[in-house]
Amino acid sequence: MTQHKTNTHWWQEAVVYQVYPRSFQDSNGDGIGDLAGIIQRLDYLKHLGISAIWLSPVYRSPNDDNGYDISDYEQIMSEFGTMADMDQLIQEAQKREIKIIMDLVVNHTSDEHPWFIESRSSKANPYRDYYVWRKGLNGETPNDLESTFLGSAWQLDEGTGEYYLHLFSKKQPDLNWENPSVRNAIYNMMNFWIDKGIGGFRMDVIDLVGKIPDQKITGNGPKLHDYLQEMNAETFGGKDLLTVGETWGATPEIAKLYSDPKRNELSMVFQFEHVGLDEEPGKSKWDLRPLQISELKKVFSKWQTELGDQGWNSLFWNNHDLPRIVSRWGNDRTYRVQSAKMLAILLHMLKGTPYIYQGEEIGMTNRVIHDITEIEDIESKNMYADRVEKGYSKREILTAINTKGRDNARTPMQWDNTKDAGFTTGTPWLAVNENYHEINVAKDLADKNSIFYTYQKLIELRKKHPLIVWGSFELVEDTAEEIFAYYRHYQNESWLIVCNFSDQEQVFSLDETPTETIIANTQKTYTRLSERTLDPYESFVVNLASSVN
Ligand code: TEU
Ligand code: CA
Repeated sequence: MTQHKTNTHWWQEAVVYQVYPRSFQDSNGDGIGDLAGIIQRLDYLKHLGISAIWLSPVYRSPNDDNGYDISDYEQIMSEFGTMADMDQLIQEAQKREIKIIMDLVVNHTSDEHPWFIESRSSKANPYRDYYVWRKGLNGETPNDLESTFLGSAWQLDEGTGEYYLHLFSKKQPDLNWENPSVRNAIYNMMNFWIDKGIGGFRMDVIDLVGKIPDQKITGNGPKLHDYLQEMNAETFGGKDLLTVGETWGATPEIAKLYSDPKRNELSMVFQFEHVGLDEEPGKSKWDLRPLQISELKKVFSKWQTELGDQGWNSLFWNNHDLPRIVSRWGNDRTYRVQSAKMLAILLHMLKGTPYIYQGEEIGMTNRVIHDITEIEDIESKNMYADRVEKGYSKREILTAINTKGRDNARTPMQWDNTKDAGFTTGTPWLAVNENYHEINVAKDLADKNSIFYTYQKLIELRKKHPLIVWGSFELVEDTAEEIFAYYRHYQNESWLIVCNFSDQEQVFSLDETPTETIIANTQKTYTRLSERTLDPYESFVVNLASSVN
């Protein structure tokens, strides 16, 4: 089935690059990345070929959760610069045909936001109902809801003797979306940013805003989609902005509710089904098990085929919360370059909008820590304290943090071989990965066979070939478990994508006669495909020209 190219949007043909501002480029030597630093690197991003930047939060914040705790939505965090810098970033990006996607964090604010300061000041304050307040039950918390960052989701406020809800840290009180004044204030703030000429919003944990805490419903509450339709109508509706919701609990059925064009909600969602495949089912992200490639194939195939015309996929391996993909599901030692390219080819040939997280395009890796004092991330710190108390060994906990901790993605961007990888002239807020002498942008730019140029080429191919954007997906069944192979079909053309997802040779055989190699991570020729031995992580894309479809 070939989807028809009607009613198309710029974001369906785009590749988005996520910038984590704190760690991208420091311009003034204070060890913290900033907006002026991002502006300095726009030409690099243009060279890579991306169409939009998703900017992790840059708003005023006490940084309990690195900017995901906002104390003023219409001011810039002072470490990052000023509103004038922000306006300049939007303009400089525009000149290079790059749009800025703002991170919209509206499930909660910081406890230092004026709304919360008012809200907690007295039960009669007009802002009281901006947040979720409940009486305790027999001197205990209202119920046993837990915070994602561990411990009770309820915090007693001594002043007024009631509890407020915080699904994340104590310094991130949840907004009360049932209050229309809250929703209106949020829509006004969104319009403030839309008027500045931004390209859209990434919506932090948006699936939580319809919560009913008293029934312990957090994700996918009953009013969630009413709120999103209202938001669409009051803000970005009709403006062709990119809107992507972070939705940990989405299934394809749920994703269609958000992204069916007829429903006027969002462009797409981030679904996380593949992200959980190396976790013990029913446990937490810290409880590890090996990835089964067959499961990954199943999950990706499902999402590629089930959305149909009622949704649009986002494609990602990485973000600021996840470990580095080359360390996680590739091989960051012997086959770092090969496996990083394989992972890139596999993802970027799928249907949907690809997202690249800073440093992914040069194969940046996880970093190894030896002591908890090296960690800045609140999630890892809280887990450490919790598990030490529960009797886990420190070694076990550090292994989990080295494998899954969020700081793996947050170490500074590795630009070159100079002190601290060219990120800062001062002391970086989080230590640079020691491997920056081998892994850095300058080195990749100087090597025609680098990971960078694979990403650059994948982006270029997407701009040239409607098949990549619009073609249908078909999994090749009957391959070795470790081989992930699929077709894309568009009009009378078919491409075949073959990826060896392992550090072993694998045999692949298919009775097809390619007419052209589109991209590969080898120098081999692919004119026949029967009985081929694939190298570890070998990956290629071939045109099969016309096909019966
Ligand atoms: O993440 C949502 C979220 O649930 C994360 O805490 C996630 O479970 C965890 O990081 C996985 O490792 C968003 C942001 O992306 C994250 O950075 C914030 O900490 C969180 O919301 C609160 O705003
Ligand atoms: Ca700085």
